[in-house]
Amino acid sequence: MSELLSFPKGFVWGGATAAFQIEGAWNEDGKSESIWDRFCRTPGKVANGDTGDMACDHYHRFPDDIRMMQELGLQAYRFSIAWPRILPDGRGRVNQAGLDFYSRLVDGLLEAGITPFATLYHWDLPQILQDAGGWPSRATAEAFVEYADVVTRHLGDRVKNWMTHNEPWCIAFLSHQIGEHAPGHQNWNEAIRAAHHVLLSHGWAVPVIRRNSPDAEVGIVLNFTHASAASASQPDQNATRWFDGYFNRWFLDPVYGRRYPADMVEDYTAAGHLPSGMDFVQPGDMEAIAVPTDFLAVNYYTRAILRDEEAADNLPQTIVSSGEETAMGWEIYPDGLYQLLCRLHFAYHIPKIYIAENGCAYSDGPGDDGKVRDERRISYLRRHFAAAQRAIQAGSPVEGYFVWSLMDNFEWAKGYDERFGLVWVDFETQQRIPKESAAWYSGVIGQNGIDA
Ligand code: IFM
Repeated sequence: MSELLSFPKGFVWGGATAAFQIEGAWNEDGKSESIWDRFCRTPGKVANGDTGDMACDHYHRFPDDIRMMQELGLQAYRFSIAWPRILPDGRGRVNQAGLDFYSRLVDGLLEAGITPFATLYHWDLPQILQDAGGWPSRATAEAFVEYADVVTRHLGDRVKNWMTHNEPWCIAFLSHQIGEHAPGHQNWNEAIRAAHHVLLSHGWAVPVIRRNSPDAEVGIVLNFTHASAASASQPDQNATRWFDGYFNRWFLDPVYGRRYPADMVEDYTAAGHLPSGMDFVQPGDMEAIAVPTDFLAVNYYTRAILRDEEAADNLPQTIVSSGEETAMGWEIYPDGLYQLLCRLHFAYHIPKIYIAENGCAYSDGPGDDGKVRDERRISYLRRHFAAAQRAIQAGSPVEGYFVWSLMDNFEWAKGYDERFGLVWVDFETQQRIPKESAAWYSGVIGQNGIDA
């Protein structure tokens, strides 16, 4: 007989999406252009020239999507709000139609018995704010607070779980240093400034959200990549320290009152990324960023194995990849989730953690019988759920888990090629077919645990 790995009573099981990835209706009811609308129309930036114009047409189909969530037995739903629907000019004039859409969505969720978790910023900055300087400019942080104020004044009576930003590393570095995401810049200094303003806007917004949404819980969503050194050599260890600083600590440390990691400031300075130092950090900023929050929301997908290719003494290689990768080319490494959750608990003493995203892309589509057999997704999720359960046993205060994603959707620069959904979507007809993983997940939710 198989053993049940149970989760604590009251554990929250949900699914996650983001506005730009599912809504479509890109220019309806007063919505303005976002940086992703612009990026998709810039040749060569998004696979196949795909756009978010229609996506999953969730803007029109949300009542059906809520019914689908209900059928899956989801207890919570994490979605994001599109800033250009609410403040088409970035700040100032409020578009009531945009607020009404989210109001109807929230009411529908509550009627269905599904708890809404709203993310304020999941990457779709109004293009007009990009034109004025975007996240590298401090004014964008001020605009974000205005936007957060408007949204939470209207929805704060019903939404009691708020996430300020999704994945600041992506907003800052993937978008301004690597250039793979909108606005597609490649400039280290811009990226570091952007990171600061995103964190600052989080710190400034938290008290505003608390004022507008009494009894609500508020947090930020950080994405983590577990860093493993390829060998015990000094160069590989140093590369691993650097990567962890760049990807994880640069965000985690300031949010938890430790300021920016000194080793990284030193490295960035030596590399010439900070020609005028940290001049963008003004008095009081670090205290604002370290505002107390109720939870940390964690996105985890994979790990990185770090090797200093230029060093002569980085042998022997002691850590090798598991060899298993998802369609994104990301290594499957559930133990990284366990280690991360323990680290957040033991080294940062975080009082409450949600896994806000975890999942995998595979291209499986309907077979001749119309069923989508995505055993690899079930295997991925089962192993990550088990890793989280093990971390909970070790004391990590994980209180909920949101699978990325509820349904196949627009996977940013990869367009519609990568399918992360529990539900398969035909992007021509908008037909939805719950995959086998969806049925399996319903079972997990029903028994609040997984069969070991
Ligand atoms: O689709 C994204 C999501 O928007 C943010 N986190 C990672 C997911 C998969 O790449």
